[in-house]
Amino acid sequence: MMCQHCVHTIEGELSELEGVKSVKAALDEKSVDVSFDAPASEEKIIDLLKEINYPPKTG
Ligand SMILES: [Cu+2]
Repeated sequence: MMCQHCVHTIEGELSELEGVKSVKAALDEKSVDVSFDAPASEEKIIDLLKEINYPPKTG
C-alpha cells in the first residue's frame, strides 16, 4: 500500500530519526530516498520502516 497518506507517514517518521537530513518518498516508484549521517544508519531506518508497517524489500 502506498498512497499520499503513506508518503506523509513515512517522511514524517523517518525525518524524526536523529541524523536523518532529508527524506523523499516516491509514490510511483514505491521507494524512499534517505540522506543521513550518524547516529542514523541504514539498519535503524529499516527497523523504523518495519515498525510503522512499511518493511522495505531491499536495503
Ligand atoms: Cu497508503
